[in-house]
Amino acid sequence: MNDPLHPHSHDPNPEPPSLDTSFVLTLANGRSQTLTIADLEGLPQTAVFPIYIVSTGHGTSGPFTFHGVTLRDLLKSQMDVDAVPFTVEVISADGFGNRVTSHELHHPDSAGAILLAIGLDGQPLTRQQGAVRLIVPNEKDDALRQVKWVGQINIRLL
Ligand SMILES: Nc1nc2c(c(=O)[nH]1)N[C@H]1C(S)=C(S)[C@@H](COP(=O)(O)O)O[C@H]1N2
Ligand SMILES: [Mo]
Repeated sequence: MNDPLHPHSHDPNPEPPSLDTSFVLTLANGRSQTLTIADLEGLPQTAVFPIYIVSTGHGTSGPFTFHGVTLRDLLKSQMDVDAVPFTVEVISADGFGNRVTSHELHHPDSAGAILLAIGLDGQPLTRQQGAVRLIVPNEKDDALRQVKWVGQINIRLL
């Protein structure tokens, strides 16, 4: 079965599906809201270095410094992240996606915390580069978790 949230291989889309960088966050209770880069700029900022984007098609790029809001800090601003276990679906406007577990948020890998990145090497991320982009620092499997053009984030209780 082909699960778009758990792809096994993928030819990356080079072009953004839209110019709109806002995304919709839907909590487990069904409440949803549109968030913008400005909203993310208003939350605590975290930078992670070194990040490598490991790609089948064009090799490995990096090391990069990505900065933005940890997924945990974003969710903490909206819900009680410690109450119950959950998964976070992060889906791009081109239908590419990934799941992050609350366990991963609470126990970040030594490579760094999972980030909703809005910047790269000190500059704002361009739309082409993914604004807004999920960065999973410890992922080396063809960049399948490095979701560009985040369009939707859904919280699902386990
Ligand atoms: N939204 C979205 N994100 C995506 C992809 C995609 O097709 N759509 N491809 C993934 C894959 S397979 C790769 S290799 C990287 C490529 O990232 P880069 O353009 O920064 O090198 O993006 C990842 N994130
Ligand atoms: Mo890839």
